[in-house]
Amino acid sequence: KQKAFIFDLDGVIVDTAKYHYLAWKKIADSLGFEFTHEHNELLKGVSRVRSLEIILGVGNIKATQEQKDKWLVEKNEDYLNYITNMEADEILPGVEVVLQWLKNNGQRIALGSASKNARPILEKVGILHYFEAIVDGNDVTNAKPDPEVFLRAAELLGAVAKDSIVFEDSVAGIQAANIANMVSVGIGSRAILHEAQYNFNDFTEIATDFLQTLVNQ
Ligand code: B16
Ligand code: MG
Repeated sequence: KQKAFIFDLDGVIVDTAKYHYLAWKKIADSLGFEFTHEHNELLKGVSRVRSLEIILGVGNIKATQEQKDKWLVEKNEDYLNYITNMEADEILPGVEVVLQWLKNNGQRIALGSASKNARPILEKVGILHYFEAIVDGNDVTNAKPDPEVFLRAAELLGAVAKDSIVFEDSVAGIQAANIANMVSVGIGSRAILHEAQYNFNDFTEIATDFLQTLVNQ
């Protein structure tokens, strides 16, 4: 059977959360409040604009729209500096083995990410060619847990929801997949991603037997 396999980007394919963190921390530092790794967890899968709102909430900072727009530009410029030197060694363990298996077995692959920088990142780490469709932060109006991003990706691959499988590291992303009636596979801690239908700590735990089961379902 041919299925649609939809991958989130940050936290699933690459660990860009650390770069988002450094870039946001710079903004927080300049405003004089502490922005910790725990705070950074709140930003996973969340859009850039919403991330800023959360950060300003942490620092209890009120600002005009003009000021917010300035910080958003600053943060992204800084983030782009961090990702500019990304290479294949930043692909998370086991990811490429899974992509290659899916490709070898005639399966269709799409990206479903909240990031507006998704395409250049896939290009830099050298795996853009696996993806038949890319739906990212530039294409959707409703953020996860709204299922829009995954529904669009499935549509572009010509698959119905029940023949679509989503790999996600964020709670909002797992919820989006479940709302869309897709198969949800959580990548990361079971304690956090307990709403996922399946759960693995990382892609090295995903055996081809499991992929074959998903294809046959
Ligand atoms: P950008 P994902 C999300 O990507 C990140 O998890 C989130 O932390 C980030 O704020 C968001 O992309 C927007 O990214 O500023 O590059 O547009 O996990 O949905 O792939
Ligand atoms: Mg993610």
